[in-house]
Amino acid sequence: MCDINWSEVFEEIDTNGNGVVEVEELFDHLSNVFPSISRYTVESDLEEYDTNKDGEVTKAEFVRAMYKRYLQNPDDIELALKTFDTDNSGYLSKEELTAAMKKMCMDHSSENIQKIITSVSKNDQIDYKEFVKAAMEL
Ligand SMILES: [Ca+2]
Ligand SMILES: [Ca+2]
Repeated sequence: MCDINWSEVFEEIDTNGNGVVEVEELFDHLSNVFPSISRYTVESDLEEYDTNKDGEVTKAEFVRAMYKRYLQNPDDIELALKTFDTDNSGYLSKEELTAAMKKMCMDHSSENIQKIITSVSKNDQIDYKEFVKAAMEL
């Protein structure tokens, strides 16, 4: 399901290569896929991505916004995680969690996984309901 590399997507959108996505660039990019998309939608999307509100959407901000999109529906995440819980124990091991996050296009670096495990788990088993809560706060 997930083979999207958001860093690469960003570079594709940033046609003038200045490290910032401008309205014009995102509009050009999206209107190829969604011909009826309005400039207004693109502008308000970008405003949303600009988390530090400096008027520029950097790669870090863009990538974070894309991850968040995947996290907008906690039920979906729970359902997705369930499929990785092979023995239906209600818990995921570190390996299962890594595979699940990879599939969901989330940051599955061992550093990030460890951070999540530390925040939601007491015995290296991850309760995926707790995980969903933790992931929403990342
Ligand atoms: Ca640019
Ligand atoms: Ca910014």
